[in-house]
Amino acid sequence: MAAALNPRMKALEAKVVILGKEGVGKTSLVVRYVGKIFSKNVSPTVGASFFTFKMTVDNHRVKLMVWDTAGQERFRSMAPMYYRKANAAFLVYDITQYNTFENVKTWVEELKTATESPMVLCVLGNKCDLKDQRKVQSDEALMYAASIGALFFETSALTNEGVQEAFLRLSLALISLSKSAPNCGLVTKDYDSRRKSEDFLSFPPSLVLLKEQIKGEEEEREGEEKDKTIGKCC
Ligand SMILES: Nc1nc2c(ncn2[C@@H]2O[C@H](COP(=O)(O)OP(=O)(O)OP(=O)(O)O)[C@@H](O)[C@H]2O)c(=O)[nH]1
Ligand SMILES: [Mg+2]
Repeated sequence: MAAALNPRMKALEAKVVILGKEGVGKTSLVVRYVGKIFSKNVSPTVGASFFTFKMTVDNHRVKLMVWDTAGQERFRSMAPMYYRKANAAFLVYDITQYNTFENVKTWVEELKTATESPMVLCVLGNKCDLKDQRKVQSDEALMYAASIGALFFETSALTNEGVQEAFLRLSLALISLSKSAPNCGLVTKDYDSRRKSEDFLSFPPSLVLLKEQIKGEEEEREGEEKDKTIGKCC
């Protein structure tokens, strides 16, 4: 409706990659954000999973095409396929495992040397519900994120803390990047409100795959949203 009222609405498509060591909660964050659920029984990712998500923010219809990569070492060599031409990266560590924070720094170095266009970087300290087991102090991570010009949030896929905000702020940063660096590879077009009904068609196949991935009890469904697709790739 807002699009029909506002002819200047823009559409922005961006490729986003999620990187981080195995077990830090990359898939759980996606499952939390897309499916509104948490499961202790998420399977380790094989290769990568793909999902899209659309949201309206700051007069833009933003479509995020997200690659959730596998953190296991045996899949390490596949990573360039997923971060190639990415417009943004979530760099995830586990606040209870210091080595996973160190691993984020390695990813950032690799992105710096292997990618050419400017990217939005967002460092996520996940599992912030496990405060008693904290090994990475927020201040240290915040200072590091600032030093590389990245966004920073502490998140919990379990409690949902910080998750919505991270995706929202990433989208806003992508909009800013598309304006400040028009040649950065971000695709911005005038939004065609007539295509809106098409946009909303993409939910059902994804949910099947999401359920396969979760295999879980412990599910707290908080309601469903449309506008998302999920797939797997290996
Ligand atoms: N307490 C807590 N546990 C979490 C959180 N996020 C994920 N987990 C648990 O951590 C484990 C690993 O989560 P995954 O989402 O599979 O981690 P991943 O980063 O996708 O792992 P790979 O796919 O192997 O790279 C699972 O048992 C999750 O239930 C969180 O925010 N809090
Ligand atoms: Mg995973």
